[in-house]
Amino acid sequence: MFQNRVIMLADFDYFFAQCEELRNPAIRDKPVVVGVYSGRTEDSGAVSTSNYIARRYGVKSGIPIFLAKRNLEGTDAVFFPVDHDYYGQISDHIMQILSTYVSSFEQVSIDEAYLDVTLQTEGNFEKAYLYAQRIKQDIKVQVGISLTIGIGPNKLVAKIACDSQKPDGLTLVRPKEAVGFLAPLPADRLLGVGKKTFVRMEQMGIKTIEDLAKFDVQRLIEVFGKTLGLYFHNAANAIDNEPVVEQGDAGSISKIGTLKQDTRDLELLLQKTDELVETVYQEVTEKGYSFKTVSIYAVNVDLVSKSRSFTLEQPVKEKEVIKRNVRVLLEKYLAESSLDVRRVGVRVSGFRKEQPQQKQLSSFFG
Ligand code: DGT
Ligand code: CA
Ligand code: CA
Repeated sequence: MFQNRVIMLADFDYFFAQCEELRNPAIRDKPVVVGVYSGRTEDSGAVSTSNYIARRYGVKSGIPIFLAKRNLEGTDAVFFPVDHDYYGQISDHIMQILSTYVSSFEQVSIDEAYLDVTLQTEGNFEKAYLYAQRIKQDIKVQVGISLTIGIGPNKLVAKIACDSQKPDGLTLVRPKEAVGFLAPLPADRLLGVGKKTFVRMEQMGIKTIEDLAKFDVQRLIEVFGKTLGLYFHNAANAIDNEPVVEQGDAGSISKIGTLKQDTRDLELLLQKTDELVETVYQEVTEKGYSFKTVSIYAVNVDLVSKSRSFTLEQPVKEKEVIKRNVRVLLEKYLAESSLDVRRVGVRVSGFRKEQPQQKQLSSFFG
């Protein structure tokens, strides 16, 4: 129908740290660090991510928190523990908006999704550029989060385009530019070329993607095996036919209701959530979804909204699972809060469509 595909990769900028900035705009011009605290001593643990101001001090994902503190000494840096529930809610909201723009949508992580916009743009890359600007603007206005988009003729090129200019970036690589765009980059920018593989490639005289593209494919197959050898050869030549596969609906289904009276009585809350579960469950069933995550919301008398979530190992589709988890989450919540609840909500997310999953090459790399 169209000569080529138009694929986007959207990646949210310094995501966990940007979420913290969103709920506390006063910290925007300070170094912001989000860390996973191991709890042994006050500063043991690792940096999960940081905003771009903190990155100027060498503070980035994976470094120890004590080192981050040392680098940022004398600045007005602020540190936060990871709040996965909150980042998950913002992610869901963005993913829901993104998914309305496309016919094929594939969420790959909490802050990344592929969009196949071939139909929407009629295979035209100039249209795609404008379309991406609109998407970025829409997310900025509706959610308040900036993101980076890479556009290419396939997932591989879109991903590398996205990585090439951050934050708030928009990089377009047309089909005829793709090979040249990849050529000068180091070979380990390709998915699947890890440290060990890259060392092996360097021994073979391969440094850049161009070196890899020109390398004898038979020889690659001898060294890396048929699947990987062919994959490396194709990838380096900007060939990638992996489809954008719907991993299930990225969004969530939720219902919220106001209680007859403000309360922190578990049974009264459960009466309300049972009603909400019925409605949510009906919608989930109609759509043929199974789900992995169950959440509750509580809006307290101080009008502050709190949530608690639980994510299951495997997708399920039983109403009883929702009910059981809602009860546990409410109990947990009540134990941690002393305020009366005014409104309560139930949310189900992490959807999978009931269809056999196609095995993809990307699953090969775990
Ligand atoms: P970016 O995309 O370079 O602007 O920055 P981020 O922070 O969005 O980086 P990305 O896209 O690689 O990762 C998305 C989120 O995943 C990030 O906000 C926090 C989390 N994350 C990334 N790397 C690590 C890590 O090494 N450890 C932990 N605990 N979390 C990480
Ligand atoms: Ca990101
Ligand atoms: Ca990412």
